[in-house]
Amino acid sequence: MPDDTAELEARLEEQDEFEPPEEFVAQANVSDDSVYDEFEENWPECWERAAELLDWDEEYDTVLDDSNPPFYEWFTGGKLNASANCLDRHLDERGDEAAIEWVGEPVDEENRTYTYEELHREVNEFAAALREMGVGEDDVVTMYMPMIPELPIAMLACARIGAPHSVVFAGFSADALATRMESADSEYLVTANGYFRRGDALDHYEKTREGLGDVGHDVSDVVVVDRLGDHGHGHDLESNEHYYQDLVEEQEGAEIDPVSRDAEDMLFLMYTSGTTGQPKGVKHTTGGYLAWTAWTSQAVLDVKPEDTYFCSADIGWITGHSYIVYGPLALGTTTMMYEGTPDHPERDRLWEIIEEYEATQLYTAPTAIRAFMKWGSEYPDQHDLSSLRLLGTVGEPINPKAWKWYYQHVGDESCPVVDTWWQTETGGMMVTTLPGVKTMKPGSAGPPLPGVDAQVVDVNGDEVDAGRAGYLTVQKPWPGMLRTLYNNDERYIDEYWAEYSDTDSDDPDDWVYFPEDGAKIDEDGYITVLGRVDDVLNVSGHRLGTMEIESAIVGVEGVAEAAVVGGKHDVKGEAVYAYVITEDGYDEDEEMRDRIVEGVEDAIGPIARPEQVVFTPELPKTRSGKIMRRLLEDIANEEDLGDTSTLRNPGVVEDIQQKVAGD
Ligand code: 6R9
Repeated sequence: MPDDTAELEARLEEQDEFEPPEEFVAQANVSDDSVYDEFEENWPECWERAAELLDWDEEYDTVLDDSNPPFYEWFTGGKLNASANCLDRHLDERGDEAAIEWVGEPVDEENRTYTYEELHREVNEFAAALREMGVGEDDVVTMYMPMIPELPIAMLACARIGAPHSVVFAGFSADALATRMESADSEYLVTANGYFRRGDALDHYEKTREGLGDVGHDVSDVVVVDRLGDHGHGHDLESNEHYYQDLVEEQEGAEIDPVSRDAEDMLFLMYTSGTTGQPKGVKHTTGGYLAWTAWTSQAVLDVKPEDTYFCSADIGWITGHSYIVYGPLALGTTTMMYEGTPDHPERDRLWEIIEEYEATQLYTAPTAIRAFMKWGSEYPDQHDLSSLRLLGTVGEPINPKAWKWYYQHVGDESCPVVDTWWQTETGGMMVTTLPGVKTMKPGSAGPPLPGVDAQVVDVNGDEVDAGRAGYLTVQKPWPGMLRTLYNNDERYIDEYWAEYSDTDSDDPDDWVYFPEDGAKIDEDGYITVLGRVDDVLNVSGHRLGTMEIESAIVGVEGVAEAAVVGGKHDVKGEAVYAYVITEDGYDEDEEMRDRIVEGVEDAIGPIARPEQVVFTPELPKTRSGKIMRRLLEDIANEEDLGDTSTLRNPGVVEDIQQKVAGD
């Protein structure tokens, strides 16, 4: 390492506050501190600012209807169409500009640019095909697709005809697909025959068929994108299955009038993990969600129409929905999509793409940054990254070291870094610095956004003092919030509101949203998010329920009982640790371990694969018979266990500890 770099690193290590770069501030979409007071004084009308970013077919008459908390409604009376907002209205001025720059896996050197004109055309054609298939307003269409342009096209085609989409991450298993289709009563599926990963053509069709076989109701039509072409496996489609390419060709030149949707009509469902084994169908609506993603893209990601904005998330997760598709396209910018992985063909793939496309923003996850850091700064150093103006992270806490590495080696100390806290349920960003306004403090996400009333409270719901750990809450509703859990209002209240609200009250002041994260707040009101306080793990920024993994393991033949916890992991943040008790007569051997790993992959997907499977004759339990998960976590992290004398079976602890250490 040259001397000046070492010096720089030493200086950065000591620095715990960073001012927004002047050059950035001078051009930022939001650069005036007064926005915080303005929003507070003018709440909830301040959110008209977000609604003004959209084109409405009919103006709304009420900004917020809070007459029936926690079933809040936003921009009621208003009508709009999300696809028209993301496409049609940009045609006059930006029809020839790129809407999507898609970078495919470098197999056939295939990359595709869709101008707004071209994207509009194909969305119309596919919308016509869906309609001809019988998809009507409010029919849920499931998508089980890799990172190919047909995914956002299918989403926007659904939005155009008022059919909510439910995107299932392609890395999820066949089982996971079936459960989600069933829960949403979804009779239509858009999928692909495969995709490329590290140069290999992977089949996706067989997995799709397997999932469809488990859906309890009739699935009327399946659309298959032929991604593999000549590399494909030559499947014969069933009679209700159609190739996407054929459908679009048949509809060449078709135009479909965008259906005018009520602001509160459902735009999409997204399934996410919670405390129980059953994933939750988070419902987002058209007006509030689109306003929220557009406003936060503008204010936090500083998106401008002339940008080439790059978010490296997968559209199968909420980050891709909000910040690859809806937010950026609503603002008429160029949004990038990358099909592959950051280390193929080389570990500089992302930097190569940024240089080639002159990307202006990069929005990625701490787990990726930790991997980049491990690979070394020589990879970003090989490329000219000077087109970048802003960097962002999302998905999990980022430690100051990784933050500073990102700031220095990717941003060259001239890009602000926004550490954005939010969730599937919040629709978009909630806690982060405004990059043109606020001092950055590595490790702390920042203050709540203007108009967002986030507080850190103790178990009684009282605000904690600066520096003390507590629970993150949101005290007032916001337009991008989930409206309910699909077909389950009761669970919606139980999961998010019951903890800190007076659930008998009609007064919105008595209702508090609880995201199930722990947090600290400092004297400047900056919030550091500490992580989940429920049984949800965060593996590489992906949300996984311990209960889902446990029930998959218990479903494996020969397993009597299982407990799953998160152990610390250098790159993934958290890794899955499974403690397993076998039934009498089953050996705790490699074969059993393999079947357990396979069972988890089949039920959820490879992302949930246990890092360690620890066989144990017993699990540590309290006298009342509850599994002591805290203790299992401490064992996984090789931490001091403190007093274990209250256990019913203290002897088991040492046994397990030895196994973990010896593995
Ligand atoms: C967008 C997204 C949500 C959970 C959330 C929290 C964690 C997200 C974070 C963060 C610390 C950040 N999380 N952003 N923790 N700092 N900047 O990731 O949605 O998949 O629903 O996960 O992720 O624990 O509750 P989702």
